[in-house]
Amino acid sequence: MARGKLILIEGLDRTGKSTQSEKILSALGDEAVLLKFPDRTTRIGELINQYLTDSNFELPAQSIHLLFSANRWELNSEIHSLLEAGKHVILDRYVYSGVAYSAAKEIPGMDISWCFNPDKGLLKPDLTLFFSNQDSSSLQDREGFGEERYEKIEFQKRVRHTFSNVFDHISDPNRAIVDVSDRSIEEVFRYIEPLFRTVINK
Ligand code: T5A
Ligand code: NA
Repeated sequence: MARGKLILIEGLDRTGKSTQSEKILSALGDEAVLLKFPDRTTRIGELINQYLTDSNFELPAQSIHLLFSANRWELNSEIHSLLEAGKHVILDRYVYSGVAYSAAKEIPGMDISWCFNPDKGLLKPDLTLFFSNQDSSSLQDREGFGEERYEKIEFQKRVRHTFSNVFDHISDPNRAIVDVSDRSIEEVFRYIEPLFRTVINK
């Protein structure tokens, strides 16, 4: 059986990653499985969820960084098995988010290279679609923005900048940038559909 393809949807907060991940899943039906990071359902994921949603729950930046990475490692062998079984696996966030949000905190010693280290050896996507918009101010208008720890405009601006440095650090020929500015949900999907179909038909 042909190995399935690993398709990653990455990008800034509230750019429509989860919406489009679900649409890809619907389009591929039972040929595909969707996994979201952080996976808040595991023991490690519960801690991450508490950190993101409870501003009184503090952890050192290094500790929460390693928990996000540990959460990916928890599912690595499952993803591997799914791909071997011929399923396409859609990921909603992964290593890029892991590195960018932590490095954007600008903690001495926690540079991009340090942040990338614990993720070394994780499965590599066959396609990464990176969702971007022209400015972060429109983010505030989208439903739910501001409820979680990193959802502050100033921090998001740093994350945006850090992502471009992460791009330089993780060289990846299978990556495409998707500008979602002023595009409807359907317009974004029409843009990405030929991109993921080409990869899964290879
Ligand atoms: N994080 C994550 C780390 O720090 N380290 C890590 O290793 C990882 C994996 C939670 C936080 O964790 C950080 C990053 C985050 O700050 P999360 O659970 O993925 O990560 O965050 P969510 O809050 O679930 O998701 P996002 O904020 O990233 O939102 P999405 O998925 O980009 O956007 P989505 O699809 O939920 O859409 C948001 C709203 O916009 C509408 C939708 O209907 C929805 O209401 N919308 C559109 N509206 C107009 N036009 C369009 N084209 C639209 N597309 C969607
Ligand atoms: Na999401």
